[in-house]
Amino acid sequence: MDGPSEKKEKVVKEKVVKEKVVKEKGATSGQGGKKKKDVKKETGLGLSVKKDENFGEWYSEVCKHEMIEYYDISGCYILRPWSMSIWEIMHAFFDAELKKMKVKNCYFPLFVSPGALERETDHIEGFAPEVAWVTKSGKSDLEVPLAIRPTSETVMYPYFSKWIRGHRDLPLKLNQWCNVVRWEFSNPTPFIRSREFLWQEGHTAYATKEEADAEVLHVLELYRRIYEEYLAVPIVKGMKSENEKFAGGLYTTSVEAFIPNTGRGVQGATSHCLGQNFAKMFEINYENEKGETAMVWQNSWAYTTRTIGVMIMTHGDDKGLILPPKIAPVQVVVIPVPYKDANTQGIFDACIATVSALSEAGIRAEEDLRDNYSPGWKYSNWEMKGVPLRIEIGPRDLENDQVRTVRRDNGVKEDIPRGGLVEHVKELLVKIQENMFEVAKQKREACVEVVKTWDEFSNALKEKKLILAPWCDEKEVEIDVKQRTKGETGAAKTLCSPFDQPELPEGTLCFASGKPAKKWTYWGRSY
Ligand code: 87F
Repeated sequence: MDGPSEKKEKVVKEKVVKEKVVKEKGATSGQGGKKKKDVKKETGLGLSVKKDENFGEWYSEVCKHEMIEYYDISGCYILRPWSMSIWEIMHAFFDAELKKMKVKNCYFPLFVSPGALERETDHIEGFAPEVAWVTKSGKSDLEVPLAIRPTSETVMYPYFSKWIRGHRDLPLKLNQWCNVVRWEFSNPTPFIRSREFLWQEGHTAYATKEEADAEVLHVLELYRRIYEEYLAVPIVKGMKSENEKFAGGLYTTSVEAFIPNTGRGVQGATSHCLGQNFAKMFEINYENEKGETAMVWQNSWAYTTRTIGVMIMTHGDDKGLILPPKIAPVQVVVIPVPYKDANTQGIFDACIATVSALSEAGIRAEEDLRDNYSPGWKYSNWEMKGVPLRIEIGPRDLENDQVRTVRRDNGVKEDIPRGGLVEHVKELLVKIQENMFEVAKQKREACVEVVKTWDEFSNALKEKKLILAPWCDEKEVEIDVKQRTKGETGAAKTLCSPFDQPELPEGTLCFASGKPAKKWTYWGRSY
């Protein structure tokens, strides 16, 4: 597998190398003092592996740099403030959208009684091994063991049944921001596959299928926006196959991302129409306008902290993280570059004034005035953390009433007059955001391979491609493809059938079964 190994997982004590730096010699604006190599040697900054050479190890190292801390329970990770701030920014966007949709936030308990959990057998059956149970309090056994929610259908729907009586109680639109636990056995990977994770789960009930259908797509579009507009990660919107959909529901839509380095698809978020399956099980009925008893139509949808992992994998480079400005906790870091006996206080004051001006304009800016680190060390440190834009202020800048900007995404440096700085920085942040998306999109496009035959499919799979193939849309055929591609790195499966379907000429055959193809579908190995 590509993620960090279980063995690696258990290494919780990371060697922290944070040596104080000897007083900087010859540091001028834009130069950063010591050569990069020296800084790395001196301070332990920098990554020990390249993204292209050992992706799993690279990812683990990038995550460990202030995003997560490994924990002494495998598959559980500490979200440090840097990653939690990113989650909070996405939360603020999505929560505001929920309010526009008139979805109400609520909070249901963490524990599920065995009775409630087993009430809906269809969907729980396959997932049972992943459910974690609390069996004791202190030394005594609990009379009834309690499950920890892996998702909240069985927790919430008994109350949907209680609260929904008449057509005036509809629609019911609830959401909760919470943690869930799924005791995964396959290779844990920070953000991407962890045993506990954070998410929002939306659960809604409508009188008609049309209303439910419309909401499924509305929410999916919000998920697209989180990925593409905020995280600058290109996704494909589409329909899950019968085999890959949520078994308890009617149909599942998803946004799918792709990681070129590993050649794996990754399900970014799902928006399900549950149909009336849960309404039947949980007796969620209401009296309609005609006085008859009718069943509700339900949806559920979620996105998780996995979003952060997909973003790291997509954008990071050999210097560490690269954060898109829209989700960066700090968008601009301002670093003083003092020189010998030059006007150090003046430089510091200029840094503080720059941060105030940027902050007032709504830009998340911070100065780094620490005197125990050299400018060079600070550059590397903030590059590692992925801050999109660095501003350096040195004696020459002070003299010329200018600052130097350095972009994290492409390294481009510019000297900017302090007069028009705020406007210029705003523009730069927009450009960085756009460029990151474009670069990621081009990289993904370069991985897409359209195949027509099984041979082309197997070759494309070997070459880690994102495969688009004409398919007969039969469950048995997908199961067969999985069988035929089973290997150490996992089997290939459908990712989704894109809503945006290329033309399918009459007579096109399924790449796997040779039967008439019904649609184009993306295939690949996946996380
Ligand atoms: C693991 C253990 C028990 C996924 C599980 O996608 C149950 C489950 O129901 C389980 N893993 N699922 C499917 C979750 C479906 C659905 N729930 C609400 C979502 C969106 C939010």
